[in-house]
Amino acid sequence: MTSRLSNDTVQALPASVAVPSYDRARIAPGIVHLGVGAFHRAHQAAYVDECLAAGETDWGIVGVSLRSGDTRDALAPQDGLYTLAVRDSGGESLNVIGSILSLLVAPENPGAVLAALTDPRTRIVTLTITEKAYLRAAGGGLDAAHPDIVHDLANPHMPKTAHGFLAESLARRRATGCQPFTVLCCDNLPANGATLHRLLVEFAALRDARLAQQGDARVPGDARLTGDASLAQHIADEVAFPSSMVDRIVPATTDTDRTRISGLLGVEDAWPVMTEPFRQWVIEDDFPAGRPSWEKSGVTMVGDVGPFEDMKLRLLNGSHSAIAYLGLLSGHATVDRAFADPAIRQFVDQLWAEAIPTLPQDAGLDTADYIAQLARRFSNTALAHRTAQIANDGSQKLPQRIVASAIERSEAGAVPERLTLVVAAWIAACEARGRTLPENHFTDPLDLPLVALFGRNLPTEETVATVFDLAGFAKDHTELQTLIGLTAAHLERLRQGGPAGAFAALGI
Ligand code: CS2
Repeated sequence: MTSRLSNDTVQALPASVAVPSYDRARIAPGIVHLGVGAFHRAHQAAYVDECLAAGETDWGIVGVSLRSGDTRDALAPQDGLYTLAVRDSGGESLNVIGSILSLLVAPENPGAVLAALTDPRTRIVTLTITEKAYLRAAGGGLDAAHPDIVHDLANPHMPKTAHGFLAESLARRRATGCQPFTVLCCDNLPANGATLHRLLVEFAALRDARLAQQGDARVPGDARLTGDASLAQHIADEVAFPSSMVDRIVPATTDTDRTRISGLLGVEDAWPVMTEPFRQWVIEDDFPAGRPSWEKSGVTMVGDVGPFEDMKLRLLNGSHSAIAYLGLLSGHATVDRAFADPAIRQFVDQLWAEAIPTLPQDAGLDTADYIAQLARRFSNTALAHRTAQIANDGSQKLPQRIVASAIERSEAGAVPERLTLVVAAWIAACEARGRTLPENHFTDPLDLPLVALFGRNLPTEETVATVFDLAGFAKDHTELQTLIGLTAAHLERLRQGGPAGAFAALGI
């Protein structure tokens, strides 16, 4: 197969494939997206595609990769087009998405990314950069000692991090009198907009201090500012950071998917994206510079996303991590297989029951319906969502998925046995790499200190206490010791008897 999916070939695809119904040449960029991975392409880009089809032509997406050029290399020869394959046991539908107009690779050309961010047509910047890219220290504040932050403070015009790009472009927009864009965080962090806002103000304050030290309190290039409000103050007061809850399960694309989809299209698609039928996006409605009419495409616009976010992080993502680690320890490679294991299924039901009381009781959440739907989604055999994929970056994910609920249950006088078993399963799965699991089966930013720690063969409770300290779990919290004790008891049982041994202590 020689010919490639592109503007030229898209109209000749089989009639069963849905293609953009709008003239892509007439779409103007209005959104810059940082982190143009598979999740973005299955979620925000698909919603925006519908807005473009409905005639809102000002909201095309400029996709930015902050690290590698892989996505650009695959999609640029395809004019940014790719196939979204929506799959469940009932079948598959193929949709070519046209909302990504161009692709940039930040390390290759930071100037081009800054040009897109400062383009007055850019009114929204969305982000899916994964939890670890927010560069939070164990206590939750900005990790000011991180080498990339240090780099960006020293080289504000050539940034590497999302923080550096946002700060520099907001400074330049302010200097030219251009309204700030709205920053819409789409990562699985609690209060994600507010969290990014706080981190960016912290970053900008360090940047302001640095520039002041260099004898220039003004934003570089700004003729109109005379050291009045700092950039930090400007970001704190003038830039909107609505929070949002995003949801769609998106397994990593495999070579088999590539070959199969290209065969169905009759032209090569170098990077199609696989996903499930379900999708959800709940966004706080705070867009001073305007926004697409997302509500017409099924997005829920709200005043406070908190309750939706907590429900999603604690029930969906919490149980996803549980299924990943317990599944790996039980030899299950995919979520549907792990979830079909009766012991894991029973454990997940108990885990949900333990976490539900931490959710707001007065927000109208229908948790029974939500978990029934999760059970159906996790049983989707067509997705083959790998447990190892979800297992990545546990130290960054567990705080909001598991540890927060465990702290709250413990404070309320309950014993969070299931929640702490998930933390123990994470530690056990990390220890199992290079033994019963392949060496780099999944990775974590804390791998270096974790591997060193496991090599010391400390008593279990000491190991767990050190892991909590490294990851900042329940840092400085009154419940810390209780949670360490519970986790250590589970870890001991996991080491002795595997998941079955740990489940037995819970009557499973
Ligand atoms: C998963 C999420 O990989 C993971 O950690 O839990 O990516 C999950 O599939 C999405 O949040 C679903 O919306």
